[in-house]
Amino acid sequence: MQNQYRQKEEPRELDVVVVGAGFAGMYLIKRLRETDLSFVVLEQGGDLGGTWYWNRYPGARCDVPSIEYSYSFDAQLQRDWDWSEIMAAQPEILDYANHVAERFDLRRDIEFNTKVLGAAYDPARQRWSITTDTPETISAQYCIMATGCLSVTNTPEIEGAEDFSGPVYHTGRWPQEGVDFSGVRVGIIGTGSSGIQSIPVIAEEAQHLTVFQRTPNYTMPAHNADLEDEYRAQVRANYVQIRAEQRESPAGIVSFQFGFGGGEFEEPTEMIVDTTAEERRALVEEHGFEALRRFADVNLSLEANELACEMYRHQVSRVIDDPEVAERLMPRDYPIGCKRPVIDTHYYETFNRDNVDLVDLRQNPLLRINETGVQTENGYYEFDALVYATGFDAMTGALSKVDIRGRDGTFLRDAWAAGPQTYLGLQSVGYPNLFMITGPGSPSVLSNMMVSIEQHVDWIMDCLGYMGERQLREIEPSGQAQDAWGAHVNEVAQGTMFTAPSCNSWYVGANIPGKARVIMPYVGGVGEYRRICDEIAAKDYDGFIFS
Ligand code: NA7
Repeated sequence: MQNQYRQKEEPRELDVVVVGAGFAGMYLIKRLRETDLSFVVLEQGGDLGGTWYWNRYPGARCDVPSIEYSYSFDAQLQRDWDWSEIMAAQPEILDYANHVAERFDLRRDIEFNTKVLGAAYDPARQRWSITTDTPETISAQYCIMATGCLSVTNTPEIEGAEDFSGPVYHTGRWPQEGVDFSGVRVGIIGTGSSGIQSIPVIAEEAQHLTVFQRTPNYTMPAHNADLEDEYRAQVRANYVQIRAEQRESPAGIVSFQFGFGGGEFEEPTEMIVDTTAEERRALVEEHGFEALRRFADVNLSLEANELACEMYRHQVSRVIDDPEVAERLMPRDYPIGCKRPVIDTHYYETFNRDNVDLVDLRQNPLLRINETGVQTENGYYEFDALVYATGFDAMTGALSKVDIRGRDGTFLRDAWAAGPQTYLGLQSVGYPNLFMITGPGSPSVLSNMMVSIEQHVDWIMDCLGYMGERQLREIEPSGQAQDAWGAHVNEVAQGTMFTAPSCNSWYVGANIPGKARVIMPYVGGVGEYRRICDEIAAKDYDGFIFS
């Protein structure tokens, strides 16, 4: 008996532990199998797919064209898979993840329902000790956090929230079996991407929907549509070129044949500052929201941006029947392009429906939740089910939640209290042999995640190969390299809409009370970032220290 017990206490010895079985963890399996490294992938969910496993809310959809939001690593895989729409909905993306998992037999290397609680580095052994919610501890030379950038949900603390007697949902943790809202009165808090995607679909089904909005968003029509066979054939014939261009592009998206407006893509050339108010009004009357896409200078100055915002508000007033509701839906105090661009299907039209009400929490602040609804300063709103579409502790949430202790025992969340510090978004000083996939300081959420995931996984695998060949045991950035990279990340963001003083986005941590306010993703672009990473690797991993 005693022996058996002791055996359980012995850690499992591996070369690599990967945390997370989303698209990053899945690709890591593929690449790690090509080496002689022993590894396991630990996943807290009951199955793989990451974001697409958890975000099953009605209307959940990718905002990157499906043919581009897919793996490029296997030519036959991309030839064999047919996407049904320009931008796929969550069930289809999860089907794709399952298809990839089956095709490459990925599940056998994943341990599901296993939540990683801690990772502590032992400098004497140069190994990570990883603890989970199972009795077992795993010891590994490398720990790769493939934990996603939008995986830890944010539920605001609202007085009385626990008193609500009906079902409560978060868009980022939607029940696996789905939710039937027919005949139900629903309240939803939040009008970010998840709110904007789900509101039209819930409104169709529910008896009544009350939308609680704190900040109106800028959202453009998605123009989603079915893909034609002819188009798919063209894509197949051009995949090599599409993938090559993605890797060099600013955001990892080339919109092969589509502009955002659904037509042929043309680079904007006109300057909004050169137009008159009458011209801008006429453009909106003729082209609606699309009128905004023709200008090249909207992101170049706040003055130009405000002219575009005016055009945007004009179009909102045209599509909303009730002028008071239109007024509430008009964003006023921050620039277009500061927050993640949102694209929608019938969002504004939804507010013309009889069964939808919009509550402006700025004019009419939320006081408390009770058993049957929400009390605001000027009213009481009753409903049967409550949906939080209130977003995520983005980019650092999943890394801070795990008790990651580095070389000197410092928790990563403490080391990052004033904001994340990384070299290339791949590693952080004091945490040797710990890698992040699409970590803060890399293009990450500003890019097509598939492109950035593949780039990071490939870079890390090359690095592990380099270390293996030279029998190196440890890699960690130098403080100097990390500081210089942090300064560069800040510098390239200055003057962009992301860091405008009025911009309270999750890119800068502004959505989480108490979170340090710093720009987290690298604004310099996917192509430029890749060039820098490759150059550093070619210079024997300049800025990293090996032992
Ligand atoms: P977002 O974009 O962070 O949106 C969250 C929304 O929830 C946003 O409208 C917030 O208003 C609102 N919110 C957050 N806290 C509160 C409180 N306390 N009261 C009222 N309203 C609140 O998250 P999403 O899930 O929509 O999208 C995240 C990303 O996923 C998206 O960008 C895509 O990349 C995919 P606020 O603007 O803070 O006033």
